[in-house]
Amino acid sequence: LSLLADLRRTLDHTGSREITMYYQPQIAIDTGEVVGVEALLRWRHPRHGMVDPEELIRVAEQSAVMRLLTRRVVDDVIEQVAKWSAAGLDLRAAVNVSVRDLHDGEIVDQIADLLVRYSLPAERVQLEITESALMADPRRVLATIARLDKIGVAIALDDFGTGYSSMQHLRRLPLAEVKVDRSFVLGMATDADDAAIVRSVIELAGALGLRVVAEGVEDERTWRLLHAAGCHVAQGWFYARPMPAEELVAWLSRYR
Ligand code: G
Ligand code: G
Ligand code: NA
Ligand code: MN
Repeated sequence: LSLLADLRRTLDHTGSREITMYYQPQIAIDTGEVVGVEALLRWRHPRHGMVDPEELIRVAEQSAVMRLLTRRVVDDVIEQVAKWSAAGLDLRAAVNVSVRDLHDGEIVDQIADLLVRYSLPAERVQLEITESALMADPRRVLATIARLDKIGVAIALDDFGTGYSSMQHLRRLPLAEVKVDRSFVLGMATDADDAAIVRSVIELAGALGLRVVAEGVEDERTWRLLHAAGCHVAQGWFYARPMPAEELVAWLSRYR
């Protein structure tokens, strides 16, 4: 209730530093190379402290504030990618978007403008969408995705395995990547069913020519299982937690 009003207030205030982005590295499992980062929103509320991102998104999605929030996120992330680029770091950043963000082409125009402004290639930006976003308004969402594909912005299907009609999405969408939901990855090392599900997703996506990212990789054993299963990319606390942009640069120099 008041959280929504507070969010609107901080978004209206351009210079506000309450909302920041954290970045989590994504690692190629065979080479160990950092292939990109996922941008994750953080809101430090002046009175409540860190707001749970999931609650923040749930609140924002109920209104047009979601659009303002995503606009801010996309601005911040692409500006950050440009800064890294100027410092010699060619990192690709993945941004999470929700249903409302894809109802029209505004986000496509915004991204296209920013890429021109900072002279960045489109492959430096990727969007993560969930299956629920696709269910809500398939026609309009598909049109936006087609435009993103046309300008060269890759799409990842997030939280794969938790939604509906997954196979249809894999067939019909111009996807670059599938992210196996962390609920399955977390159980991999201890639960045979979870392990079987993850292996099947890896095989299926691989056969369709899609890159597979496992999220929620928390230990070495899981990493080994993923490696053996032929998973391409891993993301999780085993490598690094989401962190502020400044910390990421230090993390990268230690990691290399
Ligand atoms: O960072 P954390 O694991 O707590 O994120 C919780 C949820 O919030 C995840 O589902 C994630 O996709 C979502 N989320 C994080 N940042 C953003 C964002 O910038 N935009 C949207 N739409 N969702 C985000
Ligand atoms: O829904 P989405 O896939 O965007 O959510 C990503 C979320 O997963 C982020 O909130 C991030 O903080 C969280 N996350 C990232 N790595 C790990 C991990 O290794 N373990 C757990 N439990 N959560 C993780
Ligand atoms: Na995501
Ligand atoms: Mn996910």
